Amino acid sequence: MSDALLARLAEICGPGGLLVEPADVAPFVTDWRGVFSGTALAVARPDTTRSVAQCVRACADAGAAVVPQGGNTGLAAGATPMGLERAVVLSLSRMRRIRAIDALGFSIAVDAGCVLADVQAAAEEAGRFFPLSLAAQGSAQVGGLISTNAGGTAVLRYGSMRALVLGLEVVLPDGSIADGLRALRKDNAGYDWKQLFIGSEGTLGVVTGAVLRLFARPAHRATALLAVPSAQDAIAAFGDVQEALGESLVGCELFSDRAIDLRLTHEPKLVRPIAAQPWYLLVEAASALAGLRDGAEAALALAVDRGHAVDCLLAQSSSQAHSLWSWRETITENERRAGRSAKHDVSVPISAIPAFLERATHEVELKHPGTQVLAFGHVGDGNIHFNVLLAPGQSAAEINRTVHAIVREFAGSITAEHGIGRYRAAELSEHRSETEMALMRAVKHAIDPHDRMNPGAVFLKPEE
Ligand code: 2HG
Ligand code: ZN
Repeated sequence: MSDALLARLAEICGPGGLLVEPADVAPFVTDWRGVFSGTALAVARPDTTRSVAQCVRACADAGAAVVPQGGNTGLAAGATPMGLERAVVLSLSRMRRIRAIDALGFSIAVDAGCVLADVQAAAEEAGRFFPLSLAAQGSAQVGGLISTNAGGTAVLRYGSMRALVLGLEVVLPDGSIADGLRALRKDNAGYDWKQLFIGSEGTLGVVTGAVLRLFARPAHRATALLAVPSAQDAIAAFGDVQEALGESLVGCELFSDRAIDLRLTHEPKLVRPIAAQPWYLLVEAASALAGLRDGAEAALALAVDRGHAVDCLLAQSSSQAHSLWSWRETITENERRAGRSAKHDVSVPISAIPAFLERATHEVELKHPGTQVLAFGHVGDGNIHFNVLLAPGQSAAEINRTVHAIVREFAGSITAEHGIGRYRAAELSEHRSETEMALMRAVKHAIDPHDRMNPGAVFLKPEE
């Protein structure tokens, strides 16, 4: 049965399109952190929507599961074929065409396998701007970004991936193609079905193409770093910069002094960018209008005058801005280099962030001695990566439960951007009501009645 399926997939994918050798398959069945791994019969790499549809059809006929995979940069094991008897990883990496760009209409049509940095570059070349921005942008692919409703560092101004998708092309679990590649800003003709596929982590179908929104390239940019004495002051300073910068604020990121220390242990020649304080706020603003620098200076003055920031720095060049951003963008990599960690991707109401951080830090350090909290994230969106560096022998799952119980008390979410995947599937039903779970299962069943699409992600498999 499997041999017949592999022969059919090899024929569909063409020369070099099907990987079956264990060494070739290995990178696709292990996640980026090397924490999760699984097994697959093969990795199918079709290069057109039609061949994706044929692969999905072939797997359906053979009763094999399909695990769609983009750049494999996810952090929730949503694209890792774990615990599946017969699964095929469907990699979109050979589908990387920019299909069309409409500069006048401010939109771009792309294959799902396009890498985010390539979409940004294509937009730039056309004199436009694609705003999604995240540390993994050199590898993350559009299909994965859509399937996980990716966030990043510009959500405050431009929204998550959901806000950037105009049209979608999806292969359904039976191998049919739903073509909704429209570039319309307004369209109320029936259900907006594409929304179901955005953020459903490959459990309903395979995203093969998308029309994305583009924006005018902001002529002016400002990047600033503020050193703040407490999380309470960080939130107050965020209020100050919103008052002064208004609509031009693009993002506001928080990180702790531990993040600086962690980087300095790996790169001891670097110097601290600003006076040492427990917390730092990184603020990015952009505008088509002149006067942005004055606005940024006013924002910093306000935060310092009100005593919310102790020190601040406004980047004087794009290379200095880049270097300030590197303190934020390298945290995940430095965390990985530091050893094992328990990851959290929580959101709570913005005003509750200081109380959440205090409670969660206290409880984790009390209940799990030897751990070190490394909290950072998109404070402007109420999204904190409350990551915890583990001591030898400590269990990430226990710490997840401690943190998520507190998130619940704060009426927050256990995942603001990374998704449920397989990492958090066991916990979803504790954080959603029975009615909400039933609603989600009904959608899954209506579209994928045989549970062929990414089984085990989002929902536990029935026997688990
Ligand atoms: C970020 O905000 C990413 O940098 C990764 O979402 C967060 O490493 C993490 O937990
Ligand atoms: Zn993040």
